[in-house]
Amino acid sequence: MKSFKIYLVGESDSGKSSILSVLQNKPFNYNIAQTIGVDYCRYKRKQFIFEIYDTSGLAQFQQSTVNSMKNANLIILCFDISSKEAFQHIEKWLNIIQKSTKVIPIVLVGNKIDKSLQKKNEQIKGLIQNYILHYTSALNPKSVKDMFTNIFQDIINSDENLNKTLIRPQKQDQKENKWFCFC
Ligand SMILES: Nc1nc2c(ncn2[C@@H]2O[C@H](COP(=O)(O)OP(=O)(O)O)[C@@H](O)[C@H]2O)c(=O)[nH]1
Ligand SMILES: [Mg+2]
Repeated sequence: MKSFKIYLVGESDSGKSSILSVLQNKPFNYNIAQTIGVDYCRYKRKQFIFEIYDTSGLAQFQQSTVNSMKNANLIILCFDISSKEAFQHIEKWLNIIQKSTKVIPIVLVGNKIDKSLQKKNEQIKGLIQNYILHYTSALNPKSVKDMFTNIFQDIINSDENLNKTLIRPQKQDQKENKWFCFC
């Protein structure tokens, strides 16, 4: 069994904890508690144990989030698609990730699609084109489960067949992470 660590990071309030919660079949809750430190759950799929960690996006816990995500094998960067600041939040967290981790695959998740139509904002489009992007709503557990099923399957496929690498690296010009290389 290989263990594979996935970290959910992003701005506070974007829905990271809700996503992890509905993945665990807990009911959606508008009054979900703010995350302090790091929570996690585990899933077994084929040769992998996937450990999914939920982090805090609050400024006062940013350092602990940064420290903990150094252990990640993949980062899910969650943003609130209905927020006017979505672009700034993605940019901010991409910077934090780039500064604090080695080259690592990143998957973007635009959450809260129930609240707004997907913002096909040019700025966001430009920023996200190098990344795999999923849309979710924590009110729709299927959208969350489908996203994780997809990500798990991509990782399993990449492991079983090195040529079939579906998750793009953080930067297309950084090729050292051959596991996920998109070339
Ligand atoms: N409408 C809607 N609200 C959501 C969604 N996901 C989370 N929320 C709400 O957004 C708030 C912040 O969610 P939370 O999971 O704590 O965000 P986190 O700080 O990123 O962990 C809570 O009131 C949630 O109920 C979603 O997909 N749609
Ligand atoms: Mg949280």
